[in-house]
Amino acid sequence: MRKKILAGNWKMNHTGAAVQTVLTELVQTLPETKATLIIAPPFPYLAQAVSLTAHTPLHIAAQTMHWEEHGAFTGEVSPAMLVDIGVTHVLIGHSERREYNGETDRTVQQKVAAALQHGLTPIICCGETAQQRQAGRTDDLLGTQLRMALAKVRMADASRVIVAYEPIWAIGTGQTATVAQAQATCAFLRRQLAALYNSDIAATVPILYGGSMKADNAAALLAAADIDGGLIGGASLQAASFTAIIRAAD
Ligand code: 3PY
Repeated sequence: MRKKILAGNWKMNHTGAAVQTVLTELVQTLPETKATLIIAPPFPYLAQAVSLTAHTPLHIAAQTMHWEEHGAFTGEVSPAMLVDIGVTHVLIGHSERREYNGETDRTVQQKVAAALQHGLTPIICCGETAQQRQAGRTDDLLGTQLRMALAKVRMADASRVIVAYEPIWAIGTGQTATVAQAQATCAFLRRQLAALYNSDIAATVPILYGGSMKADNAAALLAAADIDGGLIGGASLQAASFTAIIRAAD
């Protein structure tokens, strides 16, 4: 039985005072849950977030990273730096990184391998645009994204990854995939994992849905057989809306 995972992606939102307020409130109001809880604040607040959530069930994720250990990569952050400050998870290949920051299937591949090498859990994001879905290319595209992302991941490490399906047309648009659409695509991704590795690994790897998940659609999405959690944007920015989703997951 896979545990549910709820991961809040704060994107480029909140400054220090808000990070302090929201995480303090979240820690104080956290419902009892079996779900794994993760928050991904912006880089400058990662250490603050790790400290505010120490000895609580909350894990802290980075929103991206470089794949190299160190070197002349101005503006970048290495996996070793994230581990050094207590970060445990990292989002890789979010569609906004792919669209605005030149992230490709190839850089995703390098980052996933580097994350695992450093003991970070990669949350591998994949998704299609509205046009790609309408053209019937969703499975083909997601199959390629997943295969490329995992190309350097050996069988022994494959169960350490998390996959997040985020239809690009549902990100920040308020539009959510229907439960049937999200379930069908997550089930497709699980079949791909079985083909790439084996059915045990496919049954172990958590597959999250992301794209305008909020309290009033979370319960139905999270009840689907192949949806093991959510990657949550706007609704993770405030403690009350995130805890409402945590309650909906149980
Ligand atoms: C969204 O729901 O907007 C997301 O992109 C979560 O990562």
